[in-house]
Amino acid sequence: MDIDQLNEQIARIEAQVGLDLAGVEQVDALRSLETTVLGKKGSLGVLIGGVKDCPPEQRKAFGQTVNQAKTRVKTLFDSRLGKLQSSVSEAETKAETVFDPTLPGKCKEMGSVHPVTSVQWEIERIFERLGFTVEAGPEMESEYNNFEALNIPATHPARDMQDTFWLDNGKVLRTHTSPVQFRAMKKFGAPLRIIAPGRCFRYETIDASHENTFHQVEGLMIDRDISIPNLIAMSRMLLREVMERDVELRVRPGYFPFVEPGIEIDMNCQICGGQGCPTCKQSGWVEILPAGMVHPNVLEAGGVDTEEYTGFAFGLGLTRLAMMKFGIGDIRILNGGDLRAMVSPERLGGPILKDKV
Ligand code: FA5
Repeated sequence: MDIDQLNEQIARIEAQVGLDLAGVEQVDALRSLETTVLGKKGSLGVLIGGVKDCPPEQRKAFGQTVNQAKTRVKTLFDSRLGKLQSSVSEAETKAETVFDPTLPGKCKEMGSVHPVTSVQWEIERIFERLGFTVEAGPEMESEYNNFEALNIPATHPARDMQDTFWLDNGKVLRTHTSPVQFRAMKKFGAPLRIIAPGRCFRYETIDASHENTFHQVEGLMIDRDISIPNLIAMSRMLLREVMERDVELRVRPGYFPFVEPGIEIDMNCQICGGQGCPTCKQSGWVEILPAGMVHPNVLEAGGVDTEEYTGFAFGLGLTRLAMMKFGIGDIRILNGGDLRAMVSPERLGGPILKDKV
């Protein structure tokens, strides 16, 4: 073989290596291809091995030619190997991004206590300290307990103040928690200290601060020498503690047939800071705690001796208080299960079990 034939053969080998390498996708396949070319019995390897058998006058030129060819072919293999290795590590990196078994597992987000429940628990704790018990009445109530026992006979215009859901069985969905006052007086007599949190229902037009289903906390304290200053002092203490900040309160006269005198305690709107917004109906104030001295007719209906005892009662708007505490401007967020309204339950512990009155 002369030098030209050698160059032709080398050119064919290199062209074939180029073609074969382009189809190689695995490092193992590349290694075995490399053996078939550069190995002792490989296409180029055989030529390299043959140099020693060349006539002495050709040996140097042949040697240089095959060695240069070997360097070029080796470079082709190395460059393909480099590409294969980098794409393998890229794939590995991608796989790591998708799933790394060494990372700690993702926790499912836990549900937490509803803002209304959290404020309810706080109120229960505060009143427990003051010697009150926590009672509960039924949501489906008799007309008598919801109205008559509270000094609101059928013909009284005050019935219109609470748009009522009437049931086919003649009962009502209680419009307020006040019937629990009557139930507790009947059951325990005087003296008496109870609160009664629970759901109430009214056939209301829904807006930012009105729902057809909402929560109140009824409070009733009957004892000797109970007066309005006791009620106002207790209300201030309660609202300051629940709100955990100074809030402005205003006390004004209010009318409810089951108290005399009646008052309304309003809180300056925590949503707008008192400037006026849809939550406070542009007034800057939110009705939170209507209250008053229990009307003698109600005490008598409950079997309490009005010569000996007086008492105060209140009907705190629990849902509205939760709105004020947590800065929730629309009551529909609370009733609609909006997860943004959730707060941390750890702070609060757990609920106090209620007795059924
Ligand atoms: C009553 O329900 C009286 N039973 C309260 C009471 C009890 C007065 C004891 C005196 C003695 P009122 O209708 O104002 O009153 O409701 C009390 C509170 O419940 C309101 O101040 C308000 O905070 C809340 N509330 C009333 N209606 C709704 C409603 N539709 N949506 C949300 N909160 C309401």
